[in-house]
Amino acid sequence: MNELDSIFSDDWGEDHRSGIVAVVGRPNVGKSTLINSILGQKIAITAAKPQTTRQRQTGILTTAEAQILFTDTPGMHTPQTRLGNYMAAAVRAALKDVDAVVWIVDVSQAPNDEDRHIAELLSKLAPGSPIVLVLNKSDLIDSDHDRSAHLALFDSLYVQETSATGGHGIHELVQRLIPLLPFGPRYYPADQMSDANLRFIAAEIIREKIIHLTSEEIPHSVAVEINRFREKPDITVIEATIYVERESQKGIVIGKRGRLIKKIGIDAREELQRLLGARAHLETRVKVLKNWRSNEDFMRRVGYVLPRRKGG
Ligand SMILES: Nc1nc2c(ncn2[C@@H]2O[C@H](COP(=O)(O)OP(=O)(O)OP(=O)(O)O)[C@@H](O)[C@H]2O)c(=O)[nH]1
Ligand SMILES: [Mg+2]
Repeated sequence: MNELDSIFSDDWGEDHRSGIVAVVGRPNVGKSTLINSILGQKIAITAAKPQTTRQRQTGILTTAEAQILFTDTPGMHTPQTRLGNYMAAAVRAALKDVDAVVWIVDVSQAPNDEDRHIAELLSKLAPGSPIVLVLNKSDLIDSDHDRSAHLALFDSLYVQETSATGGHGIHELVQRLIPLLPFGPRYYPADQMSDANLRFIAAEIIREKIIHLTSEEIPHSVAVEINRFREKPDITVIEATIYVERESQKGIVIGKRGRLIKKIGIDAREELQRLLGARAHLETRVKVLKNWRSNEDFMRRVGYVLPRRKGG
């Protein structure tokens, strides 16, 4: 058997299970980190700031007994902009036709009204789907920490405590999820971990570096468009435009004597090279597009495509 045959072999038995698990929760609770930890590889960008994830993305876990398609989603919050509306719509769409839901809460923080609101939404949007309540960031609490307020959020049959950064509870969570999925085939080759294409991943990596290196409104005001992505035999050439919403933000992203944009480029290129396993040439420029977060035409251009409204 050659390498390709083994990758595409449908080497799974009658008792193989497969299905879609939506991963939802408030911003910054660790959804993307948890998916990366489950896969043992970074497929989604993460940051210590809320609203990092903007789009649905699928992480694919293949084991001998199951294939789980994890849908990473934007953090659930009250939208303030068209971009926020798009993100909320992406969560709703992700909850359609799922086999199970992983609802992540940050166990180190007291639950609030937003968590209670999510509980209501989940019963409405994913009725009948089993919900696993995941108490994440368990490394930040003691073993005698009172978990009752979190457990009272949702009368779930399934609860799992995890530390997505420490790797605690991850295997147990997967073992809990597999029996919740229907019997079914492998949908993706065993070595495929994400449904995202390289252009999307490149734009996300650049955006992540900007989020890490800036503060306040800037992480929310940044969009990245890939203008060119060419894989040559010896090097991959990438040209990207970084959009911000105001002139002052452009100055900050570029930095004194271009220092920050240079650092963004170096960090992004390093990660891209690791991912591509090849040399990369990255060229970036920064442009201002006032209030792009309310500009649906622009949002569509950079991939934030709102699903069509029914009947309209
Ligand atoms: N201490 C600790 N930190 C964690 C854990 N899981 C995630 N984090 C951190 O929490 C922050 C947010 O993680 P993300 O994975 O980006 O959170 P998210 O829920 O995807 O956030 P949005 O995409 O903004 O909705 C990052 O700084 C992570 O390193 C954990 O188990 N313990
Ligand atoms: Mg995220």
